[in-house]
Amino acid sequence: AAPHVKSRSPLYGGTKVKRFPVPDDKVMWSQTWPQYSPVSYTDPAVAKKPQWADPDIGSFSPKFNSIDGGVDRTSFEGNYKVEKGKPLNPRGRTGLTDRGLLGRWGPNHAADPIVTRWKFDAKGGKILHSVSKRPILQFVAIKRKDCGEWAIPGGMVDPGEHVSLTLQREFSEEALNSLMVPASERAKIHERITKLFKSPGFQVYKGYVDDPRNTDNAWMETVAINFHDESGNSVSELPLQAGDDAGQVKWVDVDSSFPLYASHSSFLELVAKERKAHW
Ligand code: RP5
Ligand code: MG
Ligand code: MG
Repeated sequence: AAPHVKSRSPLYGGTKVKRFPVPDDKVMWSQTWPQYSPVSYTDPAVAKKPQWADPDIGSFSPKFNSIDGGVDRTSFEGNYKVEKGKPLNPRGRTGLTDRGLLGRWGPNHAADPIVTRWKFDAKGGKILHSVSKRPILQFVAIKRKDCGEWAIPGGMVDPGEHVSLTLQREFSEEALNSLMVPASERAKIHERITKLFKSPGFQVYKGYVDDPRNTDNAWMETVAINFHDESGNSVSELPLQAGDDAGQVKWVDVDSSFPLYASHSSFLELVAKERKAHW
Protein backbone atom coordinates (compact mmCIF):
# COMPACT_ATOMS: atom_id res chain seq x y z
CA ALA A 1 0.00 0.00 0.00
CA ALA A 2 1.07 3.60 -0.62
CA PRO A 3 2.33 5.38 2.51
CA HIS A 4 -0.38 7.10 4.52
CA VAL A 5 -0.58 10.85 3.88
CA LYS A 6 -3.42 12.39 5.89
CA SER A 7 -2.08 10.51 8.91
CA ARG A 8 0.99 12.77 8.59
CA SER A 9 -0.84 16.10 8.07
CA PRO A 10 1.39 18.87 9.52
CA LEU A 11 -1.28 19.96 12.00
CA TYR A 12 -2.87 17.13 13.92
CA GLY A 13 -6.58 16.57 13.12
CA GLY A 14 -7.87 20.13 13.34
CA THR A 15 -5.85 21.00 16.45
CA LYS A 16 -2.84 23.32 16.70
CA VAL A 17 -0.59 20.41 17.60
CA LYS A 18 2.29 20.01 15.13
CA ARG A 19 3.27 16.50 14.13
CA PHE A 20 6.94 15.61 13.89
CA PRO A 21 7.51 15.66 10.10
CA VAL A 22 7.90 12.15 8.66
CA PRO A 23 9.26 11.92 5.11
CA ASP A 24 7.94 9.17 2.80
CA ASP A 25 11.07 7.05 3.15
CA LYS A 26 10.86 7.05 6.97
CA VAL A 27 7.25 5.97 7.32
CA MET A 28 7.87 2.26 7.76
CA TRP A 29 8.91 1.12 11.24
CA SER A 30 11.44 -1.20 9.58
CA GLN A 31 13.46 1.90 8.64
CA THR A 32 15.57 2.65 11.71
CA TRP A 33 15.48 6.35 12.48
CA PRO A 34 17.10 7.37 15.78
CA GLN A 35 16.26 11.05 15.20
CA TYR A 36 12.53 10.32 15.24
CA SER A 37 11.06 12.43 18.03
CA PRO A 38 7.24 12.44 17.76
CA VAL A 39 5.11 14.65 19.97
CA SER A 40 2.82 13.03 22.52
CA TYR A 41 -0.79 14.17 22.44
CA THR A 42 -4.00 13.07 24.10
CA ASP A 43 -6.91 15.38 23.42
CA PRO A 44 -8.69 16.73 26.54
CA ALA A 45 -11.90 15.12 25.23
CA VAL A 46 -10.20 11.72 25.51
CA ALA A 47 -8.24 12.44 28.69
CA LYS A 48 -11.39 13.24 30.65
CA LYS A 49 -12.34 9.53 30.36
CA PRO A 50 -15.62 9.53 28.44
CA GLN A 51 -17.40 6.19 28.18
CA TRP A 52 -16.26 5.72 24.53
CA ALA A 53 -12.56 5.96 25.42
CA ASP A 54 -10.07 3.54 26.96
CA PRO A 55 -8.28 4.45 30.19
CA ASP A 56 -4.59 5.29 30.00
CA ILE A 57 -2.04 2.53 29.51
CA GLY A 58 -0.56 1.64 32.86
CA SER A 59 -3.85 1.81 34.71
CA PHE A 60 -5.19 -0.96 32.49
CA SER A 61 -3.85 -3.49 30.01
CA PRO A 62 -6.15 -4.17 27.09
CA LYS A 63 -6.06 -7.50 25.28
CA PHE A 64 -4.51 -6.39 22.03
CA ASN A 65 -5.05 -8.36 18.82
CA SER A 66 -8.19 -9.95 20.25
CA ILE A 67 -11.80 -9.31 21.10
CA ASP A 68 -11.50 -7.68 24.51
CA GLY A 69 -14.85 -7.86 26.23
CA GLY A 70 -17.11 -6.07 23.75
CA VAL A 71 -14.27 -4.12 22.17
CA ASP A 72 -12.80 -5.45 18.95
CA ARG A 73 -9.05 -4.88 19.19
CA THR A 74 -8.22 -7.03 16.18
CA SER A 75 -6.98 -5.36 13.02
CA PHE A 76 -8.02 -6.04 9.42
CA GLU A 77 -4.34 -5.53 8.63
CA GLY A 78 -3.26 -8.63 10.60
CA ASN A 79 -1.53 -8.77 13.98
CA TYR A 80 0.00 -5.45 14.98
CA LYS A 81 3.02 -5.03 17.22
CA VAL A 82 2.85 -3.78 20.77
CA GLU A 83 5.89 -1.86 22.00
CA LYS A 84 6.29 -0.77 25.63
CA GLY A 85 2.63 -1.60 26.18
CA LYS A 86 1.45 0.54 23.25
CA PRO A 87 0.20 -0.78 19.90
CA LEU A 88 2.08 0.30 16.78
CA ASN A 89 0.30 1.73 13.74
CA PRO A 90 0.51 -1.00 11.04
CA ARG A 91 1.11 1.61 8.30
CA GLY A 92 4.01 3.21 10.11
CA ARG A 93 4.99 6.54 11.66
CA THR A 94 2.65 9.51 11.97
CA GLY A 95 4.78 12.01 13.90
CA LEU A 96 2.51 11.83 16.97
CA THR A 97 2.23 9.30 19.80
CA ASP A 98 -0.54 8.28 22.17
CA ARG A 99 -4.20 8.54 21.20
CA GLY A 100 -4.74 12.12 20.12
CA LEU A 101 -8.46 12.41 19.39
CA LEU A 102 -9.14 8.68 19.22
CA GLY A 103 -10.70 6.77 22.08
CA ARG A 104 -9.11 3.37 21.60
CA TRP A 105 -5.52 2.25 21.74
CA GLY A 106 -4.81 0.42 18.49
CA PRO A 107 -7.59 0.01 15.93
CA ASN A 108 -10.70 2.19 16.24
CA HIS A 109 -13.38 0.41 14.24
CA ALA A 110 -15.85 2.35 12.11
CA ALA A 111 -18.42 1.56 9.43
CA ASP A 112 -19.12 3.61 6.30
CA PRO A 113 -22.52 3.40 4.55
CA ILE A 114 -22.19 4.50 0.92
CA VAL A 115 -25.76 5.10 -0.24
CA THR A 116 -26.01 5.66 -3.99
CA ARG A 117 -28.54 6.33 -6.76
CA TRP A 118 -28.27 7.22 -10.44
CA LYS A 119 -28.49 10.86 -11.46
CA PHE A 120 -31.69 11.10 -13.49
CA ASP A 121 -32.93 13.81 -15.87
CA ALA A 122 -36.51 15.18 -15.73
CA LYS A 123 -37.72 12.35 -17.96
CA GLY A 124 -36.24 9.70 -15.70
CA GLY A 125 -33.28 8.85 -17.94
CA LYS A 126 -29.76 8.34 -16.61
CA ILE A 127 -27.56 11.38 -17.12
CA LEU A 128 -24.28 10.57 -18.86
CA HIS A 129 -21.11 12.50 -18.10
CA SER A 130 -20.06 14.71 -21.01
CA VAL A 131 -16.47 13.45 -21.04
CA SER A 132 -16.54 9.84 -19.80
CA LYS A 133 -19.99 9.16 -21.39
CA ARG A 134 -20.75 7.03 -18.36
CA PRO A 135 -23.82 7.37 -16.14
CA ILE A 136 -23.30 9.52 -13.07
CA LEU A 137 -23.79 8.07 -9.60
CA GLN A 138 -24.75 10.21 -6.64
CA PHE A 139 -24.09 9.41 -3.00
CA VAL A 140 -25.26 10.80 0.30
CA ALA A 141 -22.49 12.99 1.72
CA ILE A 142 -22.28 14.89 4.97
CA LYS A 143 -20.15 17.90 5.90
CA ARG A 144 -18.29 16.98 9.07
CA LYS A 145 -18.58 19.45 11.90
CA ASP A 146 -15.07 18.70 13.20
CA CYS A 147 -13.11 19.70 10.08
CA GLY A 148 -15.65 21.01 7.55
CA GLU A 149 -14.75 18.34 4.99
CA TRP A 150 -17.35 16.38 3.02
CA ALA A 151 -17.48 12.72 3.95
CA ILE A 152 -19.42 9.47 3.96
CA PRO A 153 -21.80 9.50 6.96
CA GLY A 154 -19.86 6.84 8.85
CA GLY A 155 -19.19 6.32 12.51
CA MET A 156 -17.71 4.18 15.20
CA VAL A 157 -18.85 0.64 15.89
CA ASP A 158 -20.13 0.55 19.48
CA PRO A 159 -18.79 -2.25 21.72
CA GLY A 160 -20.51 -5.50 20.77
CA GLU A 161 -22.49 -3.82 17.98
CA HIS A 162 -23.02 -5.62 14.69
CA VAL A 163 -21.47 -3.67 11.79
CA SER A 164 -24.74 -3.95 9.86
CA LEU A 165 -26.45 -2.05 12.67
CA THR A 166 -23.68 0.59 12.85
CA LEU A 167 -24.13 1.28 9.13
CA GLN A 168 -27.85 1.91 9.43
CA ARG A 169 -27.61 3.74 12.77
CA GLU A 170 -24.89 6.14 11.65
CA PHE A 171 -26.66 6.85 8.37
CA SER A 172 -29.89 7.54 10.26
CA GLU A 173 -28.19 9.79 12.82
CA GLU A 174 -26.03 11.83 10.47
CA ALA A 175 -28.06 11.98 7.23
CA LEU A 176 -31.64 11.65 8.51
CA ASN A 177 -31.21 13.24 11.95
CA SER A 178 -32.97 10.29 13.58
CA LEU A 179 -31.87 11.38 17.05
CA MET A 180 -33.93 14.57 16.81
CA VAL A 181 -37.06 13.68 14.85
CA PRO A 182 -40.18 12.86 16.87
CA ALA A 183 -40.64 9.19 17.73
CA SER A 184 -43.61 8.86 15.37
CA GLU A 185 -41.54 9.93 12.35
CA ARG A 186 -38.57 7.91 13.51
CA ALA A 187 -40.49 4.67 13.11
CA LYS A 188 -41.44 5.62 9.55
CA ILE A 189 -37.85 6.50 8.61
CA HIS A 190 -36.67 3.28 10.19
CA GLU A 191 -39.16 1.25 8.19
CA ARG A 192 -38.16 2.89 4.90
CA ILE A 193 -34.44 2.55 5.23
CA THR A 194 -34.39 -0.87 6.86
CA LYS A 195 -35.30 -2.39 3.50
CA LEU A 196 -32.32 -0.79 1.78
CA PHE A 197 -29.91 -1.67 4.58
CA LYS A 198 -31.24 -5.23 4.74
CA SER A 199 -30.12 -5.77 1.15
CA PRO A 200 -26.69 -7.43 1.17
CA GLY A 201 -24.93 -4.37 -0.24
CA PHE A 202 -21.58 -4.42 -1.97
CA GLN A 203 -18.56 -4.64 0.29
CA VAL A 204 -16.32 -1.90 -1.03
CA TYR A 205 -13.47 -1.94 1.46
CA LYS A 206 -12.32 -3.37 4.74
CA GLY A 207 -9.15 -2.12 6.41
CA TYR A 208 -7.01 0.82 7.50
CA VAL A 209 -8.29 4.36 6.91
CA ASP A 210 -5.83 7.18 6.23
CA ASP A 211 -7.59 9.43 8.76
CA PRO A 212 -6.13 12.77 9.96
CA ARG A 213 -6.72 11.66 13.57
CA ASN A 214 -4.40 8.64 13.30
CA THR A 215 -1.38 8.40 15.57
CA ASP A 216 1.50 5.97 16.10
CA ASN A 217 -0.61 4.12 18.68
CA ALA A 218 -4.23 4.61 17.54
CA TRP A 219 -5.76 4.48 14.09
CA MET A 220 -9.03 4.18 12.17
CA GLU A 221 -10.19 1.05 10.38
CA THR A 222 -13.49 0.64 8.56
CA VAL A 223 -15.87 -1.57 6.67
CA ALA A 224 -17.38 0.39 3.77
CA ILE A 225 -20.57 -0.99 2.23
CA ASN A 226 -22.44 0.34 -0.79
CA PHE A 227 -26.25 0.28 -0.68
CA HIS A 228 -27.61 1.19 -4.07
CA ASP A 229 -31.11 2.45 -4.86
CA GLU A 230 -31.27 1.31 -8.49
CA SER A 231 -34.76 2.56 -9.31
CA GLY A 232 -34.42 5.78 -7.33
CA ASN A 233 -37.59 5.35 -5.37
CA SER A 234 -36.52 4.10 -1.94
CA VAL A 235 -34.00 6.17 -0.02
CA SER A 236 -33.81 8.73 -2.83
CA GLU A 237 -37.16 10.05 -1.72
CA LEU A 238 -36.31 10.39 1.95
CA PRO A 239 -35.85 13.95 3.20
CA LEU A 240 -32.18 14.35 4.11
CA GLN A 241 -31.51 16.25 7.31
CA ALA A 242 -28.10 16.65 8.90
CA GLY A 243 -27.72 15.45 12.47
CA ASP A 244 -25.23 14.56 15.18
CA ASP A 245 -21.66 15.18 13.94
CA ALA A 246 -22.90 16.29 10.49
CA GLY A 247 -23.41 20.00 9.75
CA GLN A 248 -24.90 19.55 6.27
CA VAL A 249 -26.08 16.68 4.11
CA LYS A 250 -26.72 16.37 0.35
CA TRP A 251 -26.55 14.10 -2.69
CA VAL A 252 -23.17 14.59 -4.33
CA ASP A 253 -22.15 13.47 -7.83
CA VAL A 254 -19.55 10.71 -7.65
CA ASP A 255 -16.53 12.26 -9.37
CA SER A 256 -12.77 12.02 -8.86
CA SER A 257 -12.43 15.79 -8.53
CA PHE A 258 -14.66 16.12 -5.44
CA PRO A 259 -12.40 16.25 -2.36
CA LEU A 260 -13.43 14.01 0.52
CA TYR A 261 -12.38 13.27 4.09
CA ALA A 262 -9.72 10.63 4.92
CA SER A 263 -9.65 7.79 2.32
CA HIS A 264 -13.29 8.21 1.33
CA SER A 265 -12.53 9.22 -2.24
CA SER A 266 -10.76 5.90 -2.85
CA PHE A 267 -13.87 4.04 -1.59
CA LEU A 268 -16.07 5.94 -4.07
CA GLU A 269 -13.68 5.14 -6.88
CA LEU A 270 -14.25 1.44 -6.14
CA VAL A 271 -18.02 1.95 -6.14
CA ALA A 272 -17.89 3.77 -9.49
CA LYS A 273 -15.77 0.98 -11.02
CA GLU A 274 -18.12 -1.71 -9.70
CA ARG A 275 -21.22 0.02 -11.07
CA LYS A 276 -19.54 1.12 -14.32
CA ALA A 277 -20.28 4.72 -13.48
CA HIS A 278 -18.46 7.92 -14.25
CA TRP A 279 -15.41 8.59 -12.10
C1 RP5 B 1 -13.27 7.67 9.18
O1 RP5 B 1 -13.86 8.25 10.32
C2 RP5 B 1 -14.14 6.48 8.85
O2 RP5 B 1 -14.01 6.14 7.49
C3 RP5 B 1 -15.53 6.97 9.24
O3 RP5 B 1 -16.15 7.64 8.16
C4 RP5 B 1 -15.26 8.00 10.34
C5 RP5 B 1 -15.70 7.55 11.71
O4 RP5 B 1 -15.42 8.52 12.68
P1 RP5 B 1 -16.51 9.54 13.22
O5 RP5 B 1 -17.37 9.96 12.05
O6 RP5 B 1 -17.33 8.79 14.24
O7 RP5 B 1 -15.75 10.68 13.80
O8 RP5 B 1 -11.96 7.28 9.43
MG1 MG C 1 -21.90 9.50 14.11
MG1 MG D 1 -19.44 10.13 11.89
